[in-house]
Amino acid sequence: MERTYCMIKPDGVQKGLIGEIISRIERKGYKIVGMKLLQLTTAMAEEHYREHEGKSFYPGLLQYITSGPVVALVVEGKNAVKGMRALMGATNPLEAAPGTIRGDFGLDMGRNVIHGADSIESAKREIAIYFKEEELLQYDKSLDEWIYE
Ligand code: DAT
Ligand code: MG
Repeated sequence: MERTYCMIKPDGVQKGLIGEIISRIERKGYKIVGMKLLQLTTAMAEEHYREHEGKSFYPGLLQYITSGPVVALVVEGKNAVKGMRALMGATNPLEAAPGTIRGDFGLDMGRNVIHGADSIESAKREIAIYFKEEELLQYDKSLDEWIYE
């Protein structure tokens, strides 16, 4: 089982999409093992997006991601990193396929509704920004036998 870090961004929260997005994650079969509503400080945003420091869109990205509450999620399941990237769709919502979260709910690169870690290493690093180890829960779901063979 793999864990990934996902985050419903401020536009997703403002547009009332928390339930819709969490519902898609649940329906796919993933298990949510960590979840919180919070507003990022600039320091957290800088840590989260440090790979993009110096790029032209970086200041706007920090401004946007700190502009309101987000929902931080740790999602667990088979191939969760790649799988959540697939559920999210391409970075640019204009290029994201219909049926993906970004493809269905976004129009602009700088308002793309959801974040998902791009590798297992990124996921580990990002999870540590938002969660203490004891905030991540281990539990069984009775449906698991219908999700995994
Ligand atoms: P992703 O969020 O799909 O992992 P990324 O890590 O390359 O994409 O970029 C982080 C965020 O920064 C992305 O969700 C939207 C924004 N962004 C990326 N490239 C951009 C660009 N060329 N212009 C404007 N915003 C951009
Ligand atoms: Mg990224």
